[in-house]
Amino acid sequence: MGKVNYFLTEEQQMIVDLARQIAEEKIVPVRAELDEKEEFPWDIMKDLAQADLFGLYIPEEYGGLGGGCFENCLALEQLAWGCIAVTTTYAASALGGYPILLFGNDEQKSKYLPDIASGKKLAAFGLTEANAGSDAGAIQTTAVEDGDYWVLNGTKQWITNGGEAEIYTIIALTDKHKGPRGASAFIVEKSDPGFSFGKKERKMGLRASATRELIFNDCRIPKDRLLGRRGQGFIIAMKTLDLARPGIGAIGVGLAQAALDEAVKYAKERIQFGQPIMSFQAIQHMLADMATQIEAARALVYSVARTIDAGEKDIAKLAAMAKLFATDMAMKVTTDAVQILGGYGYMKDYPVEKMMRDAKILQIYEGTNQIQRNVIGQALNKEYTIKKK
Ligand code: COS
Repeated sequence: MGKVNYFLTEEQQMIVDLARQIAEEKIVPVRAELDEKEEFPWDIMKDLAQADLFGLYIPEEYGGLGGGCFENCLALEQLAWGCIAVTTTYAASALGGYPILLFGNDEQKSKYLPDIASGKKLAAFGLTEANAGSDAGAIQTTAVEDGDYWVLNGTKQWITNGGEAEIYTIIALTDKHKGPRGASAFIVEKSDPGFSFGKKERKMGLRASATRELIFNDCRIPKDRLLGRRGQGFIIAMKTLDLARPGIGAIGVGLAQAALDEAVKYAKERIQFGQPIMSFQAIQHMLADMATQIEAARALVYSVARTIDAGEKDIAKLAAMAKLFATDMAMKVTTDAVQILGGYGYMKDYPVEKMMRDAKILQIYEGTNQIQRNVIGQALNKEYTIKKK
């Protein structure tokens, strides 16, 4: 059968095969149980660490494999084919690692990246607060200088890997009156005094991943935990999200591919009116749209990731497009898969029920898809203004 040739190198194909093998052998057999019990997937995290997958995007000098956004997307897609709750746990460690990779000094990189690359420690990223979701500039958590320390106060909400991770990159206000320009980024360790966690949240989907509040109550961290410059925190957060969003697109592609695979398999087996429902054009047209939309999303995500790796710096619009298109697609494709399986699709005996519940978060986290449209719209506004001049 004709397949789009994405011209993967031998190494990239190895990453795909390895991640797919882990998805098939380690993730698929346990995903329903992890979902049901809301159990954190520590065993699978250990498998991913053993396979060296945590360090894909980290330079070799810090213990990684020296790949880029594209290699990361390839792994995320295959793992997401297995389960996106497990994949989000893995992806959130990269989200917590990116600020250190992008803005850390040599000492910070040497101290933290090797443990993230080896999977010995999970990382997490803390930006969102109860009153600062889409409006990320409205955060209230503060960091005040006190001698050789920073003292953090405030609460971060809905933090993936909260309570499980050892390393946290946190955005807090160092100059309250300056708004987004008064934010700075910090590295906080799980054992730091004054740092604690809220209860584990109960969720519609993504139930194997851990989501908790991060509570800072006069949390004292050494001065050298500041990432980048004071006042650079909002930009660090935005650049981190720009780099991570194509990965969320890749998760959408992997999830949708899994839903399509289930839908085709079922359509070929399910007999109604004396024939497999696959023979009905109504079903074939739905499957045709699903397959076409998945391939279009994959092509966009791969192209954006490769553009980032080629050194393009102005990536906010492209990253938002990849996230937006692939995750709206994943919501539609998983919903259609449930429709094709009909009553069976709505039951927990088949995996598409979980896939549809899980898909919803992709349109919400790492910036809602409405925010992605804002980012794209603002970039268009800027581009066309420049052209007119
Ligand atoms: N890269 C670099 N700089 C950026 C940037 C980016 N992607 N996005 C914004 N900036 C800069 C702007 O240029 C501006 O700089 P100046 O103050 O020097 O002009 C500054 O940051 C503030 O930008 P802006 O005015 O656009 O900020 P807004 O408060 O309007 O917010 C959005 C911008 C809505 C895009 C931002 O708040 C956002 O991404 N929200 C969603 C947050 C999110 O994804 N949350 C998920 C939680 S993490 S899982």
